[in-house]
Amino acid sequence: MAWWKNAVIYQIYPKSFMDSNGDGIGDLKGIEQKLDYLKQLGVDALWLSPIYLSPQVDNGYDITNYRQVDPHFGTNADLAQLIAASHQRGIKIIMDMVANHTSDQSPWFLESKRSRDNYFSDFYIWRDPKPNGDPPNNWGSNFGGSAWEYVPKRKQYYLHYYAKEQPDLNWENPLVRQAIYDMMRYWKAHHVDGWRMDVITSISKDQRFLDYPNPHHLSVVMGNQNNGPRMHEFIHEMHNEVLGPFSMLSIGESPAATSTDARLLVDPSREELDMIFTFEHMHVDRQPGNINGRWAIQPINVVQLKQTLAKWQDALRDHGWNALYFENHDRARTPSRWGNDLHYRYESATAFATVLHGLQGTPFIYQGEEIGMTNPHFSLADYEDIELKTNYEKLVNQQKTISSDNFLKAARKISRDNARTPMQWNDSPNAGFTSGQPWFKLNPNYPQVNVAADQQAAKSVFRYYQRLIHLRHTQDILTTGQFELLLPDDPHLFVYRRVLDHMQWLVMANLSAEQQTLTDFPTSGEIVIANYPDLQVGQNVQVNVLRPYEAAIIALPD
Ligand code: TEU
Ligand code: CA
Repeated sequence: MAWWKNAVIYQIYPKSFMDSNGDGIGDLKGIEQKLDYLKQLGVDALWLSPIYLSPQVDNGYDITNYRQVDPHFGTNADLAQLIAASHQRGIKIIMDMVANHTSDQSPWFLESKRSRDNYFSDFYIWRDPKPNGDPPNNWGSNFGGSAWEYVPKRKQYYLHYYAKEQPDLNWENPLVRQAIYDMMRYWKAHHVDGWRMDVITSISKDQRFLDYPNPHHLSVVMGNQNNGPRMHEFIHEMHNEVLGPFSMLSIGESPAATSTDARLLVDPSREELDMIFTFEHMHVDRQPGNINGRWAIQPINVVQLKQTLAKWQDALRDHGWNALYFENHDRARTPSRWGNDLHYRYESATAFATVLHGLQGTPFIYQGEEIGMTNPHFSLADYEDIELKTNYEKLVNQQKTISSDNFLKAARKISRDNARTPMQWNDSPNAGFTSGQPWFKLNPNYPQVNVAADQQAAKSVFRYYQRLIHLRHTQDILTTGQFELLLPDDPHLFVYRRVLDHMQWLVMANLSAEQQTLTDFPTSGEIVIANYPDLQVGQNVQVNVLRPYEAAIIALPD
C-alpha cells in the first residue's frame, strides 16, 4: 500500500508558523524548531505553502524563482537542513508547486514581455487587443477586474487568472512544460517527497479564448478557469516525465472539479494525480447563484455537507483516493465558520475533526487546527489578503452589490486571512510566534487559545487529534473500510458506518448546539474515541442522545 493511504498530512503556512530570528516573519528554521512538536502530534508529512523567491503579492503564490528559497524564509541550505531533519524523524516533505502562473518579476516574464521573438516570448499567454483596443475577451480575474493586462512594449495583452502580478504560463508551449518538469526533478534531487499543485486544473486554456456569455457574473472566473481541453494530456505527461519515474506524491488543487471529473484525475489506471482537493464541500455556507459569490454567506447546510462528502466517498471508491480537509490557508477556522467558537470551541473543533478523519482518504490538518484556533474578529483595516481587497473593491465599491457591513460580516466568517494569523504557541507576547513585530496581527485570544494551554487542558483538541492520527495509523478499517452514510436527511447529525470484514464502526457527530436524539439503528458498542469526557475509550455504551457538538466513534459488536 502507498505510504500516504494511512498517513495524515500537516499543512504549514511558513509565514505564520514560527519566526526564528525576530523579523516577525515565520521561517524554515522556525519550522525546524517545531519538528518535535509535529512528531508528537504524529503527522507523517508536511506540506509547505510556497517558500520560493517572491515579491509576496499573494504571499508566495507569485514566484520569481522556483529554485531559490526567499530570504524571508531562509536559504536553500536551511531548506536542505529542514528536509534532512524531517526525514530523520520519519516525516516527509511536500512542496507547493505553483505552475499555473509565476510572478511578473520572474526573469521568464521580464524577457517574455520585452519582445515577441525571444526564447521566453511564448512562455506566457499573449493576445492582440480587439480592434478598438479592448482586451481579447471578457474573462475576469479571480482577484477582480479583467484577466488581461496590456503591455505597450509588445502591444499585446497577457492573461492572468489571479493578480496582474501573476501572469499565467503558456502550457501549450512544450518548453514551458519541460521547464516545470525540470524544476520538479531538481527538488526531487533535494529529497522532496511530493507536490501540492496549485490550481493545476487551470493549466490548459481553451485556445479559442471566446467571450464568456455572462460577463457580470462572478462565475465568469469559474467558467473559464478549469478543466481546459488539454488538461488531462498535460497532467498525464507530467506523470510520465516526473511523478511516476521519480515516485513523487501529487495532490492537485482543483477548484471546480466535480466528483465525476475527479475520477478522471485520480483513477490510478489513468496515471495522472494521486489525489485532488475538491472545493465542493466547502460551498455549503454559500448562497447558490448569488452575484456576490463566496461573499454571499449563509449558515452551514449540514445535509449538503455530508451528502457532498458521501458522494465523493462513493465516486472514488476503488477508483482513486480522497484528500480530506476543512481548513487550509484559503479557508476560515472551522469552529468559527461552521461550529460554535463561543460556547463549544473544543466540542465543535473535535466534532468536525471526527467526521472528517473517519472518512476514507488522506486527512490534511492545517496549522492551528489541531488546537482549535478560531477566526479573529478583525476590522476591515486589519485585513491583508489581496483576494479580500480586490473583491471588496469590485463588489462594494464598483458593482455595489454588497454593502461594506455585509462584506465585513462575510470576511469575518470566510475570508482567507482568518487562517493566516500567526500560530499561537503560548501566552507570552505575540503567542511565542516572534520576539519582534509580527507581520500580521495575532488573534487576540492567544492568551487563552494556544498550544501550551491546550496541551495542559482537560479538554485538549491536540490530544484528540493525536488519537485520531493514531487510529489512522493502526486501524485498517479507516483506510480501507466500506463507507455508508446514515440519516442522509437529518439536518444536524452526521452519522456514517465504516465496515471491514466483521468489523463495523459507527462515526457520529451532532453538528449543532442543541441536543439531538438518535433513532433508527443500533448505537451500542465500544467507544473508540469520544469528545465528551464522561465517555472513555474502551467503555461499552448505548448512545441515544448526542449533546451539543458531541462526537464519537463506536465499534459495534460483531
Ligand atoms: O487558490 C486557488 C483558488 O481558487 C483560490 O484563490 C480561491 O478562489 C479562493 O481561496 C477563494 O476560495 C490557490 C492558492 O491556494 C491561493 O492561496 C492562491 O492565491 C491562488 O491559488 C493563486 O495562486
Ligand atoms: Ca523570520
